[in-house]
Amino acid sequence: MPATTSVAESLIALENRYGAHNYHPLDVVVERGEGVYLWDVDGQRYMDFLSAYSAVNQGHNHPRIAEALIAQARRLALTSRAFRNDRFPPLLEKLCTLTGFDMALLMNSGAEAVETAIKAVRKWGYDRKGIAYPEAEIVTFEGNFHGRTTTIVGFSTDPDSTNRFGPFTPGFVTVPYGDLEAARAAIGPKTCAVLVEPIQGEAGVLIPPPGFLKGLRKLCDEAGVLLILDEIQSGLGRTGRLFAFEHEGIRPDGVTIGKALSGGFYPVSAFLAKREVMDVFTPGIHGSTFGGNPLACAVASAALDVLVEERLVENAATLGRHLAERLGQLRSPKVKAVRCLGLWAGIDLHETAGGARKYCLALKDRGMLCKDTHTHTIRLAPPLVIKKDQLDWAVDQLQAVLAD
Ligand code: IF1
Repeated sequence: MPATTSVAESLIALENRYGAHNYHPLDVVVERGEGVYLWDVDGQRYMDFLSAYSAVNQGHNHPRIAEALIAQARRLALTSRAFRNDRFPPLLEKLCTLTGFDMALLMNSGAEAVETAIKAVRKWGYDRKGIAYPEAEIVTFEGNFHGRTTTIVGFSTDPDSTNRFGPFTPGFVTVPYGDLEAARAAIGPKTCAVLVEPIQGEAGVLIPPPGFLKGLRKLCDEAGVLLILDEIQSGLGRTGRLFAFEHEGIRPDGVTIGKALSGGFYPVSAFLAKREVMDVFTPGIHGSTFGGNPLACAVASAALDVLVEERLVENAATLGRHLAERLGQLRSPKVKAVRCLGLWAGIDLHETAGGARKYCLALKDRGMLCKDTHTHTIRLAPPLVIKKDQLDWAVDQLQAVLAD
């Protein structure tokens, strides 16, 4: 090693030496965050355009959520669900009142919320629909991302997620995203549910054709099948509505949320559903040591208050329109397509541009952090607390790195 190793370099070397190599991060070592900004160990400031994959919609280290976390940590962190705690019931009420669902089941990671939804719809299929056990099928879509458990990666179509992790759980049928006819053909008497992201995040912020969700809702109603939406990334304001499904004027039978439910402070996720679905759960058949713990509930409660009281959903809608307009005006021969809804965008580059990662690196040098996906797409998802001038600055940086 050279004599003058920087702090950042030595931390990166340490991580590479002792940590599993399951990621290929940008070489920026962050030590502090506030609002839309992050600072690295050398004191460089960056505007965050990833928001921890939409977990920090409320901005980094929101003081109000931090206070709630600290106060609760001093009082009580964990009881397990063997006992009741005073933070859990008010959070359940807040969640259901805000979202319009009847009941909630709290877990920790997003993948656990999706696993919970899978268990719920299968059991509903047997108990309520009379599907022969264990034959229930769930219809899913190509390009999906619902988490990393072995069951969930089993119905992924991304070779990076699935390769050599089999054998996988049966009972999933996967059809092209946005293709209503394929979904219709896949739904049969054994189908208990359709599970879908209203917008596919990992796939590159893919927005399905208008009417897709509405069409799925109709297919599900006709066939007596549950419609379950994964809004772990698209939900809680990202698209300019509390839920992305509101853009299509439909209601699913259940929804998974996570990420921004804690404003990024703590893993908190939930499955929200109508009573008939949630009632399949009886004591002892599902749970988690940390699910619904008082610290998680205090954090989630504050995170939801911030979302509502700071009108972050409205800000995402207003500035989202501005972002779409500005991205539409990008002058660059490298840009192949732009998709944008709320403060969420995917910019596809032509293959001749040489991959999105190098532009993410160039943006990093200009003080803006974002993440490539699927080689040729730059994904944008700033914290929803962003201001118009900050957004304009960021689009100027994009224009600069994508010019000529
Ligand atoms: C990683 C992606 C984003 C999700 C949806 C469930 C989960 C996620 C719609 C699981 C998680 C993640 C996880 C993170 C990277 C990230 C990601 F690129 F991989 F797809 F955001 F775009 N449903 N998304 O997006 O939630 O269990 O992680 O809490 O795995 O590296 P989790």
